Amino acid sequence: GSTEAHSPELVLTAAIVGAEITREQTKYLPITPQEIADEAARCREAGAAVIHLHVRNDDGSPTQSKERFAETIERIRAKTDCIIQVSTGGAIGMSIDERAQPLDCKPEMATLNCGTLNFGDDVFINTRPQIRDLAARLRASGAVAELECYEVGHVEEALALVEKGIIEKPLHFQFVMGVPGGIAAREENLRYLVSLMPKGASWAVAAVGRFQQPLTELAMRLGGHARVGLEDNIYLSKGVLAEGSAPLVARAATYARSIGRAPIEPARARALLLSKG
Ligand code: KMH
Ligand code: ZN
Repeated sequence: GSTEAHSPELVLTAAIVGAEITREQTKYLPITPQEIADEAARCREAGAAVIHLHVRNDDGSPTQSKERFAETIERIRAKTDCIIQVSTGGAIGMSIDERAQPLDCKPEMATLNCGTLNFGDDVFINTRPQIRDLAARLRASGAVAELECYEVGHVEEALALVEKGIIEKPLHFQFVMGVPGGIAAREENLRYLVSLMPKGASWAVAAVGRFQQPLTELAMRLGGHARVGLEDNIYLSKGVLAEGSAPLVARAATYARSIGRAPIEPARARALLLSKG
């Protein structure tokens, strides 16, 4: 409840690319490996400890190419020490083999999407056998999973996989809220999701569009972590484009400090999120 003492430590994740946003929607979207690396470094300066990573082809289309991931990761590493969390969600319609490619780069962290849902006017397919398959591949690669849940049932699915030993600790949940077709970005919904968390699990909120700011701020007040960035929201305020993800991270960091939460550095986030002990 709200009277509980929360750890002040806050992990801010920057989702700087995504698979859906286009240059037509915002000229501030990074596309090339170097643009992505530059943006990652700016976000780290602004307070991000984790970069949630997608990559693009030169024409801006989404790709899960391991070569493109490898080059981008190398360029990010040359500029900053953030935890790199690769996407295994990729873009709508990609096969599991395609989506799993960035695991070949031996990332510290990777997403595991925990169920199917209507995703806007598309369907984001993650069948139960596909989830188990990807979970096994994540484990084999050594990546720590971030469990992406867009619905209450996805949390139940993840918990069942933990129960079966298919997903191992440490447990990190990402509640993706406000996707049209998924759980709505409402306070009572978040409180319910948090009530499902097993002891020792950490959780964060990634809310889309105009819900990004209010829901990530609510998450911070409730003791969770937060993800912001252009993947989920391209506006700083109504009609005003964010000039990249860094301004969104900076705003989240400022809010965090105003309520006594402290955005932590990557080294501390590694100890918090990645240690299996
Ligand atoms: N692009 C979305 C369909 C993830 O990164 O794991 C899926 C996604 C999730 O972005
Ligand atoms: Zn993503």
